[in-house]
Amino acid sequence: MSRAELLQKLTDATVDIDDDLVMELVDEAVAAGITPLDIVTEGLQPGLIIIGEGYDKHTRFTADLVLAGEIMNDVMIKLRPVMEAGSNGRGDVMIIGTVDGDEHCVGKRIVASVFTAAGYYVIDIGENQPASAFVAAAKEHNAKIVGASAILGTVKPYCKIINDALVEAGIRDQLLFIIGGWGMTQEWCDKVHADAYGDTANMAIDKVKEILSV
Ligand code: B12
Repeated sequence: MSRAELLQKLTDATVDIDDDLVMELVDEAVAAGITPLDIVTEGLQPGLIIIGEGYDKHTRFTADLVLAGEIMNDVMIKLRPVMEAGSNGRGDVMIIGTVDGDEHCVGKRIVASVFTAAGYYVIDIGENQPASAFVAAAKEHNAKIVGASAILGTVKPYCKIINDALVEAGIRDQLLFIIGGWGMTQEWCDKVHADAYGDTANMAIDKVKEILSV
């Protein structure tokens, strides 16, 4: 099977929420030399996005999103040893969480998986998290990136509260603060004083690479 066919099958199996087939195909992809980052971003992620769109059109249900999110988690558990074998120990730490008042978790899980596959050691602090939880985790783990997922329009201003709490704790200049979520824009990024935003995980990775290479 070609690389493109294998990745397409992974996307299809994710859309079908076929956990066993996804796991089999991930093994095949690893054996074929496809990197964990490509497996996640070109294989699973397009499938999760299709499921999210289906939910919007009422052809999919909440359970589908939750199950798809769990498949992503299982794949990351499977890929972690492959990623660790290919890196020199633990990568830089990224803290990620969904902000106070917001319970959406699927997008955050994708971002966490993509950054893990790109070599970061990601600590997911969960959903509905206050600024103090972001600060405490960033301090405890000496984070290089703090990522806030703010999906609802009503919670986007909360990212400024997180930024200010990082400033207050004296650690804001030691890390990158990035934000993301449905409808996130450069205007929001400027308003809340974040370093970068992404309305997809790949966009965020590209921006982080761009900032770090300067
Ligand atoms: C599934 C879903 C739910 C599920 C969540 C289940 C779960 N455990 O996550 C449930 C049913 C619980 C839910 C509840 C609500 N929801 Co809802 N939900 C959705 C839906 C359909 C899909 C979200 C999703 O998983 N998408 C798939 C993922 C892959 O996409 P994503 O979340 O956008 O994430 C990507 C990017 O945004 C980005 N990203 C995300 N986080 C981060 C973080 C960083 C750091 C970076 C860099 C990037 C990044 O990268 C991700 C990968 O590409 C969206 C519509 C949509 N199409 O997005 C509505 C949507 C987000 N919900 C909406 C609303 C209004 C609600 C409710 C208020 C509804 C209600 N009246 O009760 C509640 C709020 C509950 C709460 N307090 O959080 C609205 C928000 C509109 C707005 N402007 O605020 C949307 C857009 C639907 C709509 N069109 O109206 N929802």
